[in-house]
Amino acid sequence: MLDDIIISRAITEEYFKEFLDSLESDVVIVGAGPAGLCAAYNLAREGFKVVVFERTLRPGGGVPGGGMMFNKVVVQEDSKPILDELGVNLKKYQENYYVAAALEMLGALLFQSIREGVRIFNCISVEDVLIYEKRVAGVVINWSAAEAAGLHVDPLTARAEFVVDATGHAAEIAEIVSRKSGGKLFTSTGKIIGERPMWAEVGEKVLLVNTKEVYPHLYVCGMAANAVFGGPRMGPVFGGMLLSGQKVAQLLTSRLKKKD
Ligand code: 48H
Repeated sequence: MLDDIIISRAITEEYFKEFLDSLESDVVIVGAGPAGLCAAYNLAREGFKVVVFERTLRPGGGVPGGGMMFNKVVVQEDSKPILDELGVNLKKYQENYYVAAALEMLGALLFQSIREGVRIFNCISVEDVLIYEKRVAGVVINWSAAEAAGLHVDPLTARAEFVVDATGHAAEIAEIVSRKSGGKLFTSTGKIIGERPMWAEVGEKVLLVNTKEVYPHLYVCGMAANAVFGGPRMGPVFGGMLLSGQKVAQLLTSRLKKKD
């Protein structure tokens, strides 16, 4: 026998148990693209409490689109160990070029991070940040549906020791902080420098240099890092996104461990 109301209760109670327990965490990651998910997985593996807020119904950012909707992604040799660990099949195309099925990579990132304890909340947008004593202390969240409908709905908040902007090209969180802090980002101008035109070789290299703290307790990774610090875009090569997620996880692991 199946009772309709028990089904509704089960969903609501379990969702809100998890939601309430996620209002305070070690790290909030904004954006469930490849960089954000890889960061989340690696931080959760270190035992930290990680919450991811994702605007869309379907997590994954640019992954399912591959290149021009051809749903394959290319990764290079140095990011291969990350995908091997996640259990993703890679086909060697030629020296230093591997091809993965975009959906398999996304499935693995989601499955493995959730298994490690990451809480991923899709359909929730981060619309602002908490700033306490000149440091980012959390995020301001709202239903994406309310945002999309233009409804005047006041948001809620989620506090975290660190916030990661993994929002891709738009670098939305760094943009908000730049605007609200009067241009006090750790960039040469204090503001967002802006993404440069496509150049895969350089884009991938500088991405790791650009993956860092951009305002006290706010880090950037993935495409957002190159947007903030003025690196080139790199098209559908995804190794750098994974390595950038891994790097931000390493940086935060040492910050969080030092705290104890
Ligand atoms: C909640 C939000 C908000 C918000 C955005 O775009 P992504 O895939 O980002 P990365 O950096 O992990 O990967 C970039 C890659 O996909 C890409 O675009 C590349 C390599 N481009 C190169 C090129 O030359 O074009 O994912 C970001 C995610 C998305 O799912 C957004 O929906 C989400 O962040 N998001 N979620 N609150 N305010 N803003």
